[in-house]
Amino acid sequence: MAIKEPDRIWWNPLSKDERIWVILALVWMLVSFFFMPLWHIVGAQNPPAETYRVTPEQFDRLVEGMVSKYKVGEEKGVPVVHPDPTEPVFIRASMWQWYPIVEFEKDRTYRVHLSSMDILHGFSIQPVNMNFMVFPKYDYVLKLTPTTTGEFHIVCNEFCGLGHHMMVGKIYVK
Ligand SMILES: [Cu+2]
Repeated sequence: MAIKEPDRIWWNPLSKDERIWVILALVWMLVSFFFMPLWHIVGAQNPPAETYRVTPEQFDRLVEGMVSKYKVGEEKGVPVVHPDPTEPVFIRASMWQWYPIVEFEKDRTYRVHLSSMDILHGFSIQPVNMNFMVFPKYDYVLKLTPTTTGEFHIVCNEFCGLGHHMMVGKIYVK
Protein backbone atom coordinates (compact mmCIF):
# COMPACT_ATOMS: atom_id res chain seq x y z
CA MET A 1 0.00 0.00 0.00
CA ALA A 2 1.46 3.33 -1.06
CA ILE A 3 1.45 6.32 1.27
CA LYS A 4 -1.23 8.70 0.09
CA GLU A 5 -0.57 12.43 -0.07
CA PRO A 6 -2.91 14.30 2.33
CA ASP A 7 -5.78 16.26 0.94
CA ARG A 8 -4.55 19.84 0.65
CA ILE A 9 -7.96 21.48 0.60
CA TRP A 10 -8.41 21.05 4.36
CA TRP A 11 -10.82 23.93 4.94
CA ASN A 12 -13.47 22.72 2.60
CA PRO A 13 -16.24 21.85 3.09
CA LEU A 14 -17.17 23.40 6.45
CA SER A 15 -19.26 20.95 8.40
CA LYS A 16 -22.71 21.97 9.66
CA ASP A 17 -21.68 21.89 13.34
CA GLU A 18 -18.65 24.02 12.69
CA ARG A 19 -20.70 26.60 10.81
CA ILE A 20 -23.17 26.82 13.73
CA TRP A 21 -20.34 27.41 16.24
CA VAL A 22 -18.67 30.04 14.09
CA ILE A 23 -21.96 31.91 13.72
CA LEU A 24 -22.78 31.62 17.46
CA ALA A 25 -19.34 32.92 18.42
CA LEU A 26 -19.64 35.80 15.96
CA VAL A 27 -23.12 36.78 17.19
CA TRP A 28 -22.00 36.66 20.86
CA MET A 29 -18.91 38.69 20.08
CA LEU A 30 -21.08 41.36 18.43
CA VAL A 31 -23.52 41.40 21.39
CA SER A 32 -20.61 41.91 23.84
CA PHE A 33 -19.10 44.55 21.61
CA PHE A 34 -22.26 46.68 21.47
CA PHE A 35 -23.08 46.18 25.14
CA MET A 36 -19.84 47.83 26.25
CA PRO A 37 -20.89 51.35 25.18
CA LEU A 38 -24.55 50.55 25.98
CA TRP A 39 -23.78 49.74 29.64
CA HIS A 40 -22.02 53.04 29.92
CA ILE A 41 -25.34 54.76 29.14
CA VAL A 42 -27.89 52.46 30.83
CA GLY A 43 -25.78 50.70 33.47
CA ALA A 44 -26.47 51.44 37.12
CA GLN A 45 -22.88 51.12 38.37
CA ASN A 46 -20.39 52.73 36.10
CA PRO A 47 -16.95 53.76 37.19
CA PRO A 48 -16.85 57.55 37.18
CA ALA A 49 -14.90 59.41 34.56
CA GLU A 50 -14.37 62.69 36.43
CA THR A 51 -10.75 63.33 37.35
CA TYR A 52 -8.59 66.35 38.06
CA ARG A 53 -4.89 66.89 38.41
CA VAL A 54 -3.80 67.61 41.96
CA THR A 55 -0.52 67.54 43.83
CA PRO A 56 -0.30 65.60 47.13
CA GLU A 57 0.23 68.93 48.95
CA GLN A 58 -2.89 70.52 47.44
CA PHE A 59 -4.98 67.46 48.17
CA ASP A 60 -3.69 67.24 51.72
CA ARG A 61 -4.75 70.86 52.31
CA LEU A 62 -8.27 70.04 51.05
CA VAL A 63 -8.45 66.99 53.35
CA GLU A 64 -7.25 68.94 56.39
CA GLY A 65 -9.67 71.80 55.58
CA MET A 66 -12.59 69.37 55.61
CA VAL A 67 -11.35 67.65 58.78
CA SER A 68 -11.04 70.91 60.74
CA LYS A 69 -14.51 72.00 59.60
CA TYR A 70 -16.49 68.77 60.13
CA LYS A 71 -14.63 66.76 62.77
CA VAL A 72 -16.99 65.06 65.21
CA GLY A 73 -14.72 62.54 66.88
CA GLU A 74 -11.62 60.43 66.73
CA GLU A 75 -10.86 56.71 66.52
CA LYS A 76 -7.32 55.46 67.23
CA GLY A 77 -5.88 58.82 66.25
CA VAL A 78 -7.87 59.06 63.01
CA PRO A 79 -10.46 61.87 62.93
CA VAL A 80 -14.11 61.08 62.25
CA VAL A 81 -15.86 63.67 60.09
CA HIS A 82 -19.53 64.27 59.35
CA PRO A 83 -19.44 66.43 56.23
CA ASP A 84 -22.27 68.49 54.79
CA PRO A 85 -23.78 66.53 51.84
CA THR A 86 -23.71 69.66 49.67
CA GLU A 87 -19.95 69.97 50.06
CA PRO A 88 -17.16 67.86 48.56
CA VAL A 89 -15.71 65.05 50.68
CA PHE A 90 -12.01 64.23 50.54
CA ILE A 91 -10.52 60.84 51.42
CA ARG A 92 -6.77 60.49 51.36
CA ALA A 93 -4.86 57.27 50.75
CA SER A 94 -1.29 56.84 51.87
CA MET A 95 1.00 54.04 53.01
CA TRP A 96 -0.88 52.56 54.95
CA GLN A 97 -3.89 54.50 55.99
CA TRP A 98 -7.25 55.86 54.82
CA TYR A 99 -7.83 59.31 56.23
CA PRO A 100 -10.21 60.42 57.68
CA ILE A 101 -13.13 58.21 58.78
CA VAL A 102 -16.30 59.57 57.20
CA GLU A 103 -19.90 59.58 58.39
CA PHE A 104 -22.51 59.79 55.66
CA GLU A 105 -26.25 60.32 55.83
CA LYS A 106 -28.39 57.67 54.17
CA ASP A 107 -29.93 58.54 50.78
CA ARG A 108 -27.91 61.72 50.36
CA THR A 109 -25.58 62.03 47.39
CA TYR A 110 -21.96 62.91 48.08
CA ARG A 111 -19.13 63.85 45.81
CA VAL A 112 -16.20 61.90 47.20
CA HIS A 113 -12.74 62.96 46.02
CA LEU A 114 -10.01 60.33 46.25
CA SER A 115 -6.30 60.75 45.84
CA SER A 116 -3.08 59.15 46.97
CA MET A 117 -0.13 60.77 48.71
CA ASP A 118 2.42 58.28 47.45
CA ILE A 119 1.71 55.25 45.27
CA LEU A 120 -1.24 53.43 43.74
CA HIS A 121 -3.87 52.17 46.19
CA GLY A 122 -7.18 50.39 45.70
CA PHE A 123 -10.38 51.75 47.21
CA SER A 124 -12.66 48.79 47.88
CA ILE A 125 -15.85 49.38 49.86
CA GLN A 126 -16.81 46.26 51.82
CA PRO A 127 -19.08 44.36 52.13
CA VAL A 128 -20.76 45.95 49.10
CA ASN A 129 -17.65 45.25 47.01
CA MET A 130 -17.35 48.43 44.96
CA ASN A 131 -13.81 48.93 43.68
CA PHE A 132 -11.96 51.97 42.45
CA MET A 133 -8.33 52.89 41.95
CA VAL A 134 -6.64 55.72 43.81
CA PHE A 135 -3.73 57.37 42.02
CA PRO A 136 -1.18 59.88 43.18
CA LYS A 137 -1.51 63.30 41.48
CA TYR A 138 -5.07 62.55 40.35
CA ASP A 139 -8.24 63.63 42.08
CA TYR A 140 -10.81 60.98 41.29
CA VAL A 141 -14.44 61.94 41.95
CA LEU A 142 -17.02 59.34 42.96
CA LYS A 143 -20.68 60.19 43.21
CA LEU A 144 -21.81 58.11 46.14
CA THR A 145 -25.35 57.65 47.45
CA PRO A 146 -25.43 55.28 50.44
CA THR A 147 -28.72 53.38 50.46
CA THR A 148 -28.23 51.32 53.62
CA THR A 149 -27.09 52.34 57.06
CA GLY A 150 -24.27 50.66 58.93
CA GLU A 151 -20.53 50.37 59.11
CA PHE A 152 -18.51 49.86 55.94
CA HIS A 153 -14.84 49.22 55.50
CA ILE A 154 -12.47 50.57 52.92
CA VAL A 155 -9.95 47.90 52.08
CA CYS A 156 -6.87 48.59 50.00
CA ASN A 157 -6.87 46.05 47.20
CA GLU A 158 -3.71 47.10 45.37
CA PHE A 159 -0.60 45.73 47.01
CA CYS A 160 1.20 48.77 48.41
CA GLY A 161 4.00 47.41 50.57
CA LEU A 162 4.60 46.01 54.04
CA GLY A 163 1.54 47.46 55.78
CA HIS A 164 -0.88 46.82 52.90
CA HIS A 165 -2.94 44.28 54.85
CA MET A 166 -3.47 46.80 57.68
CA MET A 167 -4.73 49.53 55.38
CA VAL A 168 -8.38 49.46 56.37
CA GLY A 169 -10.54 52.57 56.58
CA LYS A 170 -14.09 53.12 57.69
CA ILE A 171 -17.32 54.69 56.49
CA TYR A 172 -20.39 55.06 58.70
CA VAL A 173 -23.82 55.57 57.20
CA LYS A 174 -26.43 57.00 59.58
CU1 LIG B 1 -2.75 50.70 49.90
